[in-house]
Amino acid sequence: MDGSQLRIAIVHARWNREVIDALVAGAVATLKEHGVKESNIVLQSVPGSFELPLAAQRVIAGSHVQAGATATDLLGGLNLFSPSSRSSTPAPGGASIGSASTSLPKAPFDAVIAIGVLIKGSTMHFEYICESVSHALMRVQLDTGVPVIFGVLTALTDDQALERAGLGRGENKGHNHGEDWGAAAVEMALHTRNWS
Ligand code: DLZ
Repeated sequence: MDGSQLRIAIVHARWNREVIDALVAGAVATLKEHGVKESNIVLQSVPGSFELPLAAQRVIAGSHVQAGATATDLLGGLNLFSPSSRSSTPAPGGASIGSASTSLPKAPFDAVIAIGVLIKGSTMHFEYICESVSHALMRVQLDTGVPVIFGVLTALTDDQALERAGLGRGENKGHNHGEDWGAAAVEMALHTRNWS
C-alpha cells in the first residue's frame, strides 16, 4: 500500500496517557512504513474519549487546523516529530481550537484515526462512554464519507489495556494495536479514493 499521497489525522484522548502514547506512536510508525509523509500526519489531542467524535468531525471539516501545522503545534499534544522536521511555524502563544488563522480546504484528510483508552471502573460510566463513542465515530465516518478508524480500547482492566498497546507487564508484552490502526487507515483511505 502506497500512502505517499495521503494525509491522515490522528485524534487522541489524554486519559490513560501511557497507553495512549504507545498506541499513537504505533499508528504513526505504521503510517510512515506505508510511505505517509511526516508532514501529512496531523495530531489532535482532546481530554477524553467522549470528546473524540466531535474532534474527528471538526478535523475532517478542517475548520481549525492551521495550514501546514501539526495539531501538536496548536494544542501541545504528543511531540513525536523533531522540531526541524516540521514544515510550519508553531502557532503563537499556544493557540487553541478555533484560533488558527489559516484554514485548510474542506475535508483535508483521507482518513482519521480516533484513539482512546477506556478502562472499566466501578460505575456505569464506562458502558455509556463506550457505547456513545463507538456509535458517534461510526456516524462521523458515514456522514462525512471519510474513513474513521476505531482506535478505542475498551478494557476491563489496566493489564488488558497495557497488553493491547504492547506494554504488557508479564512475559507476554502483547501487541500494539496502534500499528493495525495505522495500516487500516492507509487501506481505507486508498479504497475510498478508488470508490469515489
Ligand atoms: C471521566 C472519564 C473516566 C471516568 N474514564 C475515562 C477513561 O477511562 N478513558 C477516557 O478516555 N476518558 C475517561 N473519562 C473522561 C471522559 O471521556 C470525558 O473526557 C469527560 O467525561 C468529559 O466529557
